[in-house]
Amino acid sequence: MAIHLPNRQLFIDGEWRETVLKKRIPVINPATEQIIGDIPAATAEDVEIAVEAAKKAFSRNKGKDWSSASGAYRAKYLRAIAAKITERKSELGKLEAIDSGKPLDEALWDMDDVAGCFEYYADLAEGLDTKQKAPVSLPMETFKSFVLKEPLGVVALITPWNYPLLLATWKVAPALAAGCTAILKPSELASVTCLELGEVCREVGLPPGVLNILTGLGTEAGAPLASHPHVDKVAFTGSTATGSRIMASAAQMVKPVSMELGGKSPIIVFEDVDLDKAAEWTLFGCFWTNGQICSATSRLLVHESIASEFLDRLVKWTKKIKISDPFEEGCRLGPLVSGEQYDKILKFIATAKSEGATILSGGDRPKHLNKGFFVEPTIIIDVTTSMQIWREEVFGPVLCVKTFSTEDEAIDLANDTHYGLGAAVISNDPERCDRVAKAFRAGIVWINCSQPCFCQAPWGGIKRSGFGRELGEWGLENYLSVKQVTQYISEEPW
Ligand code: TXE
Repeated sequence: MAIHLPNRQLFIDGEWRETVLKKRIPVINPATEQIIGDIPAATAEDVEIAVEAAKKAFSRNKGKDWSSASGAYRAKYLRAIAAKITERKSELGKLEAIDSGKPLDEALWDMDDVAGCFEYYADLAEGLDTKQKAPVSLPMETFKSFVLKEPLGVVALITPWNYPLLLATWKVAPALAAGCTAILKPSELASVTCLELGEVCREVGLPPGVLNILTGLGTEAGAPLASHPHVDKVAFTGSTATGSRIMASAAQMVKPVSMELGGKSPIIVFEDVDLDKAAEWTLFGCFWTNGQICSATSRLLVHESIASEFLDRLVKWTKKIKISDPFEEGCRLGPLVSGEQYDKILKFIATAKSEGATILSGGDRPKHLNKGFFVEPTIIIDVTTSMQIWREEVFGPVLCVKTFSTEDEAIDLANDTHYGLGAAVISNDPERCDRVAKAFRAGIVWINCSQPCFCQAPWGGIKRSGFGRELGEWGLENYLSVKQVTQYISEEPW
């Protein structure tokens, strides 16, 4: 399919602006391995200009700047952005699919979620106006005290490639709703739709500098942005290793950070389930977006009494998943995002084999596709808890399986990980579901499903999956600071 990639520059201070060093990064279609365009490669020089623009927009004209405007004023822009995204949904979905490799249908759903998220935070921005000056009850009548919620300042939003525009929106929408001004740094592997967000902002007349978009490499653009002394907060989604690096640099300036990092999430399937429904959620939970989801439930724990029948079903259905170019009708699995991710996933599978695991299904490049970064959906059994495939985040279409005999054993196996992002339990016994949900050491728990996500509900993990919550009211709080104002109100001298 011929898709024209817009030729964009950096989006700074409401304008398109060439990078200072005039560097660009090629854009590769992961389904064909062909270069289809390029994006700007920002460096520290561009970071300086963007941070200055965001700083100015935060407090440009006293009383008229983004930060002290009413929530209702900011909400108007968020709604206008949502409307434009909806208007351009088809084009944006195609750009997302060709850039990231996700099936077109999924990319189009993402665009609906993007628009929905901007709308949702428009509501919350309006709500902020009525929530100001919340009184604090004090033990002395000679004083009164209230709380102001204020935007944190200039924020750096560093995002990954698996849901390029959607995960950027999870940060941009609440940050702008709160009154922060922002610099978005999307992943160099999929930045095209994030640059289009710049065009959307320009079209709706978002005040200059409120949102700036810098594409570029993590080391060249992300690192100087995260460590910039005038960036007041860093919100990051990506690998645990990079998150830890950003935290180390933020620590130098005691800069707040929120971290949405990797995962190795379990799904427990008990013996009392409807096998068809359980199989459907298990496959969806691991192979959706090619397993390139931080919360993918990629460790299956299945009760030993149903394991054989359940695995038969998983294998049968896995073989029916259509793997193809994202634009083909009925595509369910596109290519992985890059050659590097492709090599990494195949290496994970090879290591699992060499450590003694058995590949029950998949495990290789699909035979009918000799170009593109495609990997078959893969099911691995005979896994031990010390194997790399059981312990490390794969971030690809790889499900590994263990059996259990008791509920306690299943919970112990589920929680035996450094990560703590998602966890799922499938059972027809509501009390058991409740018990297991409480026992999971994770920030997100699904009962009788895996992966559904709503912008109203909090999202984030514990342990090495990070901290801080995105989405819902928690997502807005990420970008607000709490100021106490206490007044002496007695006639008596103090
Ligand atoms: O991630 P990075 P990569 C995991 C997944 C994947 C692995 C590597 O396991 O295989 O990470 O992917 C920016 N200072 N996840 O290399 O490096 C980078 O430019 C500041 C899980 O793409 O974490 C990009 O914008 N920024 C994850 C963003 O960080 C830096 C989603 C994420 O890139 C930087 C993606 C630095 N020093 C990958 N280095 C999830 N939790 O959903 C890089 N970046």
